[in-house]
Order: sequence, then C-alpha cells, then structure tokens
Amino acid sequence: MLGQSIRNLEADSLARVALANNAEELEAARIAAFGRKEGAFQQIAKEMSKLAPDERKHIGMLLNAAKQAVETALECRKQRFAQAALAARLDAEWLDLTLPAPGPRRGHLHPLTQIQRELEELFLSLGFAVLDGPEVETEYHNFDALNIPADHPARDAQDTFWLKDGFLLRTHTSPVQVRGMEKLGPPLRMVAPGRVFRNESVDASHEHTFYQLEGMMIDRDVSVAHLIYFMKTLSTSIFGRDVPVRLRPGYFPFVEPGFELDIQCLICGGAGCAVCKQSGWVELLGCGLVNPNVLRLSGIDPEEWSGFAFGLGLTRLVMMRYGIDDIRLLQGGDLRFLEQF
Ligand code: FA5
Repeated sequence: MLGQSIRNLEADSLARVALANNAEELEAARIAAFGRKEGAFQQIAKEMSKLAPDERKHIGMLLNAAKQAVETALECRKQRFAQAALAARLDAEWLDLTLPAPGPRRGHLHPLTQIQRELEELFLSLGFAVLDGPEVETEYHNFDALNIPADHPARDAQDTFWLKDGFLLRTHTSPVQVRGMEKLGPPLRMVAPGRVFRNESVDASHEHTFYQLEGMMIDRDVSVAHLIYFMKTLSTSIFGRDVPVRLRPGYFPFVEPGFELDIQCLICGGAGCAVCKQSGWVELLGCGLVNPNVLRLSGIDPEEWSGFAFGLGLTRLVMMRYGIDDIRLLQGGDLRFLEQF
C-alpha cells in the first residue's frame, strides 16, 4: 500500500519536473515533493513509523530510491534552465569583435582660421611676409604713429577699451604696419591678421571683438593701380569668381587718398537685408596710399618711398563667403553651427 504510494509519488514528481517550463515552476515542483512541512515525501516518511521494522526497512529503501530519482531529475532540469539562461544572455550580449572600432571624433579649423590661412598663403605667394603684433598695444602704435594725435577727432571713430598707463586693446591691426616699418624698413610687403576690440554695440554685422587682416606694401612708385590690383586678386581668390565691388572715398588719417571697398552683399544678392542694413553693400575694407606723415614718423623718407595699406574685416569676409547672416554666430561657440564648415 505505502509502496504503491511511493511509486505514484515518484512518477507524479518526475512528471511535474519534466513539465516545468521555467525555474519558478521547477521550484514549485521541488517544494511539493520535498517541502519541509507539506512535502509529499515528508508525509510518507511520517506514515513509516506505523510499520513493522522489517517492512519499514524495505519501504525505507524504496523511499530513498524514489527521493534520489526525483532529486536527480530536479538537478538535471535546473542545469538545463541555467544553460538556457546563459545561452540567451550570450546571444543578447553578442559582440562582433571583428567590426572596425569607431575612430575618435576629429575637430576642424574654425572658418575664420581657414580663411585667415588661405589669405596668408595667397600673400606669401605674392612675396608678402606674415607679421604678428600684440593685442595689448601702446597708444603710440595704435594712434599717434598712424597720424592720429590725442586731440584728433578720428580717435572717436573707434571706441576704445582703455587699459592702465596708456595701454589699450588695439582697435585695429594697423599698429602692426607701424611695427613692420620700424622693424623691417623699406621695401616692405607685409600682412598681419589678428583680433581687434572695439567698445561698440553688437548687431548682425558688428562685434566688439572681431578679426582684421592688415596689409602694407612700400616700395618705389607704388600707386593706386597696385592697390586695386591686389584687392582684385584678393577678392577673386577668396570667392573664386568676380564679385561686384565698389570703391568709394573714405577718410583715415594714415592714408591719402583713402578709400573704402564695399562688396555686394552676398547674403541677399544686393536686394537689402539686416547684414547690409538694406543697402545691398557690405563694407569690407579700408585702404589707401600711405600718408607721408606716417612714413616719416617711422623713419622712412616719403620722397623716396611710397606705399599702400589696407585693413580688411576678416570676420565680415567669412560671413560673405559662407552666407552667414549674423556675425554673432561666429564666436558663439555653438558646435552645431561650427560643424557645418
Ligand atoms: C580700420 O580699422 C582701418 N584700420 C583700416 C585701414 C587700414 C584703412 C589701412 C586704411 C589703411 P575700419 O574701422 O573701417 O577701418 O575697419 C575696417 C574693416 O573692419 C571694416 O571695413 C569692416 O569690414 C570691419 N569692421 C569694422 N568694424 C567692425 C565690427 N564692429 N565688427 C566686424 N567687423 C568690423
């Protein structure tokens, strides 16, 4: 009677183990068979106490064999689930180690630096030297040596950030002309790119901190024809085509005659927009023949030498070349903007 119960229990337990679909169902089968209080094998063991010693021995062996069989089946099934779980995980976390690694993200030069370098290359190829000058300048180099003495109204045209002891943040790259003349003397062909500062309000085409490229050529018999030739070469090289320009008289104390060169606004094609203040033209550079006073102040004899000079708004040039309709974008530091160049 008890022997039959044991065989039935073994068969039921093995079936339940075999049918378990997952670890939880398997655990339920284990508890049903071997649970401490309600485990079926436990119940049978209790019954055994009522048996005669001989029979108890026989039933005891039967019970142990049945328990052994169910335990082995439980262990096997447990292993199967563990293997399946591992296999699923390996499948999900599979990595193709033969794939090429993603390279490091590469930056690139700021559009201003790109154009600056292009212009440096151009002028180097035309026999010009590339000079550098300090951003913190003396009043002498920024103004006096350029024929702009202290009481001259032209000082008001460039709102200056003054520092202590007569120093200032240079308002233009023209002081590098003076440094070039002082250091190298005539004949001289130089350009000087750099950052300049003006205490003025900012709008779509005006920054307080922007870039200029200064140029100067001093030789015998330099004329306006030379100036126009170099300005044309510069604009064709940057834009890769003839872009409409206009030259109009402009006043700078360090040149005589002086001109301003405007380029047709390439943002609106000349129709008028915020960048060109609806005029269709954008002021790109100031230029002219070097004032004899400026040559004299730097120890160069104007009877023997003459020259031209220009100061180009590099930031404006970049705007025209790439169709950027707000100057503030260039120094805003927004990567989404810069990554386009
Ligand atoms: C000057 O700075 C003169 N030193 C240029 C010069 C050099 C004349 C040599 C003659 C001989 P001006 O202030 O006009 O000139 O500035 C030159 C150019 O810088 C302008 O044509 C314009 O393109 C650019 N520029 C001027 N102000 C700003 C500004 N706030 N933001 C951006 N670009 C500007």
